[in-house]
Amino acid sequence: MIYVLFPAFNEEESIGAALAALGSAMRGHAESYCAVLVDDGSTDRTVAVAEKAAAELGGALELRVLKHGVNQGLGAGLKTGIRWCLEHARDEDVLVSLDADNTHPPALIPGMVQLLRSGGYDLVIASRYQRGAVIHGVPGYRRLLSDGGRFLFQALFYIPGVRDYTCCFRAYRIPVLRRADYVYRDDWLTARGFEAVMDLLLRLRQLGIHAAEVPIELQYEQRVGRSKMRVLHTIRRTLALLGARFVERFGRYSRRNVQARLSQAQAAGARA
Ligand SMILES: Nc1nc2c(ncn2[C@@H]2O[C@H](COP(=O)(O)OP(=O)(O)O)[C@@H](O)[C@H]2O)c(=O)[nH]1
Ligand SMILES: [Mg+2]
Repeated sequence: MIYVLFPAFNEEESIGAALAALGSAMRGHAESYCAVLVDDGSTDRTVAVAEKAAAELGGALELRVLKHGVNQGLGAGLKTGIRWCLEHARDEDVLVSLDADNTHPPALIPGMVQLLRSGGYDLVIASRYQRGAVIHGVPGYRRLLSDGGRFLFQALFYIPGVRDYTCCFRAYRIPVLRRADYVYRDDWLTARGFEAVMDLLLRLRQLGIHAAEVPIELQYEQRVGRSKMRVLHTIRRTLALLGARFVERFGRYSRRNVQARLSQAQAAGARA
C-alpha cells in the first residue's frame, strides 16, 4: 500500500485536482493507494471537495480524512498523518507526503516508490536541485530563500544524496519512520509550522539514512490563491531549530547515542 499524505489548510480550490492527478498517476499500477488528507481546521470546503474527487474516481482511490478541530500548523498536520500511517501501515508499505495545493505532480510517485525499493533507500525526495528539475512560477525571493537554505543545510547537516531539505514531496519507507519513533519518542514531530519539513530530515539524519533524489517539476503557477507560508516567521523558527539540532548532535542525539538506542530496539525485537 502507498499512503499519500496531504496536509491541507483551506485547499478547496486545489485538492480536487490534486486527488484527480493522483488517480491518473496510480492508473496501471498494481499496488493500492490510500490518500490520507489531514484537514487542519479548514474553514472552507476542503473535505467535501476531496470526498467528491475521491468518489469520482469510482472507488479506485481510498480516502481517509483526519481532522483537527482548529488550525495547528503544517508540522502538526504532518505529525497527525505520519502517526496515523505508522499505526496502520505494514513495513513494506510506503508513505509519500506532498503539498495539497496541486503544485507537486503525483505522476512522480510511482517512480519515487520504485527507486526507494529497488535502490534500498529509506527516503526519496522530489528535489528542485537535481538536473532535470523544472520550476514554474516560484517568486524570486522564495527561490533565494530555498537556495540559501540549501547551502546552509548542506554545510551544517550534510546528508549523502540530499540537496533539497525543504520540499515536502518525499517518499519514506515505513521502517525508517518507526526507527525515528523509537529513538525520539515524544521528542520528534514537535515543530508546528513549515520548519517541520526540514526538521523531519534533520532528525532522520541522525539515524544514518540512505537517501536519493529525483528531479521535480514544480507547478507553482498552478497554485490557486496565495502561499500559506509566513516567510519571516518560518525563517526565524527554522534558524532557532537549526541551532537546537546542531547542539543536540553533540549530546543527547549524537550518532553514538542514537545507534545505542537502535541496538537496544533490535535486541528487544530479537527477544520478542
Ligand atoms: N496542516 C496544515 N497544513 C498547512 C497549513 N498551512 C499550509 N498547509 C499545507 O501545507 C502545504 C504547503 O503550503 P503552501 O501554502 O503550498 O506553501 P508553499 O508551497 O511553501 O508556498 C499545502 O498542502 C498547504 O495546504 C496549516 O496551517 N496546517
Ligand atoms: Mg505549495
